[in-house]
Amino acid sequence: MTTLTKDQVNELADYCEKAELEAYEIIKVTDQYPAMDYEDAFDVQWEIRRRKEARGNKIVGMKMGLTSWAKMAQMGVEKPCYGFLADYFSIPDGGDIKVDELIHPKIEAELAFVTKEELKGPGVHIGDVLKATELVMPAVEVIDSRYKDFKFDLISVIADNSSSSRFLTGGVAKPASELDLKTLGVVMSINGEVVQTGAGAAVLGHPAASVAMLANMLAERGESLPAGSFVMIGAITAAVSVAKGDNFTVQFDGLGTISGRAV
Ligand code: 0L1
Ligand code: MG
Repeated sequence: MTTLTKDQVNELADYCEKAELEAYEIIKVTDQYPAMDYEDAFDVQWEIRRRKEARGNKIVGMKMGLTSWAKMAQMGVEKPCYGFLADYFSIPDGGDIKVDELIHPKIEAELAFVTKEELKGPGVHIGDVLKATELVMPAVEVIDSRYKDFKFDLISVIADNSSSSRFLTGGVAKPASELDLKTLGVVMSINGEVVQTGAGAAVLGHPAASVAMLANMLAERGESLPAGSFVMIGAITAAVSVAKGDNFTVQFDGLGTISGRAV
């Protein structure tokens, strides 16, 4: 069910995307439209995606968000969400997070799956995902909710492309069969000090479950994950704020390191 008219979806797409592009805080969309629902929120997100593509941006991947109980509790929401990754979100390993382009960036340790077969829900499960996966690689997501003080509800965060803003990949890519994805450990350090640690099972019990959930959520809109998709699974650790001058490193068990700095 939806509650918003096409004009209202367009208005909210303008509202959220302008805040992203010009890096300023907004108040959550449900303050203006308290009756809007989950499907309305994805209508807004898909409209933002359509606008970026119409301007020539490429969509280079998808991300799941709020896939760990710790993240859901941290942000006060009750289920996971997804967003898209545009070409200009990508930062090379060792590169710079340009803080002036963002509002209040935080970094998260993640993994990314690269697929070799289409995944089409409903009913996609972990086994389907592992069979369809070409490689698993380390990733760091830079989230930057456009909402004031990172305060939102699930519907508002979905309309804001699930806080997507930048991401880094690097390290070593390996077939899933060479990894124990549940116990795969990550260590995040900022300015040489360990700030977060975690293991793959923090994400819905198994990282591949997140990709399966994404395929099943996309099916609700008649969409699928084509072969060759790049999918970030959601944070293994809590998100940590970075400020100008911070250097960060995330070590992934058996998959090398991703590092960068905030400038
Ligand atoms: O895990 C995530 O990527 C979080 C997505 C949205 C929620 C947030 O901004 O923390
Ligand atoms: Mg994330």
